[in-house]
Amino acid sequence: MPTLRGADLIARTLDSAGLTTIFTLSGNHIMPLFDAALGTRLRLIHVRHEAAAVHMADAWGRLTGQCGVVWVSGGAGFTNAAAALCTAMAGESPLVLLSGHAGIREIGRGGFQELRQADMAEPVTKASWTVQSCIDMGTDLAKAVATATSGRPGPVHLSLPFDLLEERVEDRPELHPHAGDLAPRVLHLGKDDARQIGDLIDSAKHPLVLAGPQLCHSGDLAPLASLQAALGVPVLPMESPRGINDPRLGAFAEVLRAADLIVLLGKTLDFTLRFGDAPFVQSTCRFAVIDSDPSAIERVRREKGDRLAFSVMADARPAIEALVAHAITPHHNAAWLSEVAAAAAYRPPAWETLASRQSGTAHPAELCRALQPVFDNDPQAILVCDGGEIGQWPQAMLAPRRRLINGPAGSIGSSIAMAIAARAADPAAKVIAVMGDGTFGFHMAEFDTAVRYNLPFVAVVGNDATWNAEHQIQLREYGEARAHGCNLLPSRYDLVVEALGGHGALVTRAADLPGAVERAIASGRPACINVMIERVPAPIVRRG
Ligand SMILES: Cc1ncc(C[n+]2csc(CCOP(=O)(O)OP(=O)(O)O)c2C)c(N)n1
Repeated sequence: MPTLRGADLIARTLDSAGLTTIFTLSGNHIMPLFDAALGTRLRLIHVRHEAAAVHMADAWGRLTGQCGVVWVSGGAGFTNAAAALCTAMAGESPLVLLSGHAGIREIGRGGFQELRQADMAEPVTKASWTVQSCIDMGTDLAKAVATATSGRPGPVHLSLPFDLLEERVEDRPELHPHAGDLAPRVLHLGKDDARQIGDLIDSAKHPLVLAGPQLCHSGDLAPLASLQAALGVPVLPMESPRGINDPRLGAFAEVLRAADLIVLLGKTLDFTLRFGDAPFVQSTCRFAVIDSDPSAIERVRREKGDRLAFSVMADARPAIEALVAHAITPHHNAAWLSEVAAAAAYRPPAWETLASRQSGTAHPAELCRALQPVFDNDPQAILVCDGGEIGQWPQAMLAPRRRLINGPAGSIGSSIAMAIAARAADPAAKVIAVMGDGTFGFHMAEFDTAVRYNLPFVAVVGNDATWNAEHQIQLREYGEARAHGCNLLPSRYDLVVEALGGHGALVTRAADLPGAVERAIASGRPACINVMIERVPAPIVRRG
């Protein structure tokens, strides 16, 4: 009878499930996995920091809908990776983090890098556990993938003890999970429930449907647009940590106050919605919740009592189809629909001519105006936005069909890794990532990864030599005289990228931006356009 290792069970399960792109960084505990990958279709993309591997798998999950996969070592390899899990968790992105772990026979004896990894990852994952036996490797992995992709998607962590990865067992069919074991379990919205939601919407004067991050994943809002067309009510995407003040949503916060029914479609009631409290949401507004997670429904019941008019456990994405098919009482308040659309589309006219007042710099709005042609000319181009003040400008001003943002976790630093993964997921796509200079420093070594794997993208760095988002808080809350601890240097990040084998350009005048963008794309190499920008606050959209 042939034998195989625990590591082979992992590699073969991933291979047969078609989860063949692995974002990884080597380490003692996981070298059996590297060895087991040989002879399979697995493609390892190995990176320079474990958190970057998680951000890449996160982007992969959001763009492809497939579960992202990460392999990292135990101990500090794991803790580095864990830092990026909150972005994936809040972004509702399906991924499985497989981390090496001290041998199961060494636990409690001071094994190398022994750490309670499963406990540490628990709050930032949907599930987290340590595999207990070699023969469970395949079936536990299947369970992890199914959990990550079912219901509200999110990360799952498995610790793989080194000795179990090395252990050999006799090969038997029951060690290999079937495709169905890895498939997401789908909770459909029933016809009657869809009709009830339709009736509820029809009885309201100013109804809104708010869609959560899982429905915004690739930036493709076509399903939400079709829902809006079918129901005749405004359907808005919510995935920004700035919530109702998401610059993409324009002056939406102004009309939200008039809503008398909010349908939360896979959207949790949380800080992004100002907890649904007055004055942001009127105190008589009713709620309907469609969510696969009972705790999300329970929260609305607890917070809003009998203003929770309807709730149903169902997955958000298939619920769209059910609502389109069965919520057949289209709302006829066309005036409300266009009022909300106008608010969300509103941008201050002054933005069209915003220009830097400081010589040797461009204004972030000028930077955005130089990028828009990329998305106009190529609808397949992908925009990646990081956080910070600079990240809000492209979210407000650019209208790409495909985009990735950091998401409700509000953490900075994911964009370089996400851009690389976007290019790996779609090797033909132009990928433009916009980030601040502070953020650039988090994962700039990943340009080495992009060069090694020939995954070109353009990082546009808004360089104001400041952690500006925090500096702006100091200016607002404490005054200029008390602003400290947020200064950086106007560093030549473009030269860093050149040194790593990429294309670099320094831009100090807005007029030079369009040419720099063209040349960076044409270089066919991972590129950094280091744009010196005026230090201005993030855009605020208010009418009147
Ligand atoms: C991981 C993480 N660390 C710190 C923060 C707090 N933070 C939010 S924005 C920001 C400043 C970002 O600076 P930069 O990337 O230069 O962009 P800018 O705001 O200057 O445009 C900081 C430190 C965060 N959100 N996430």
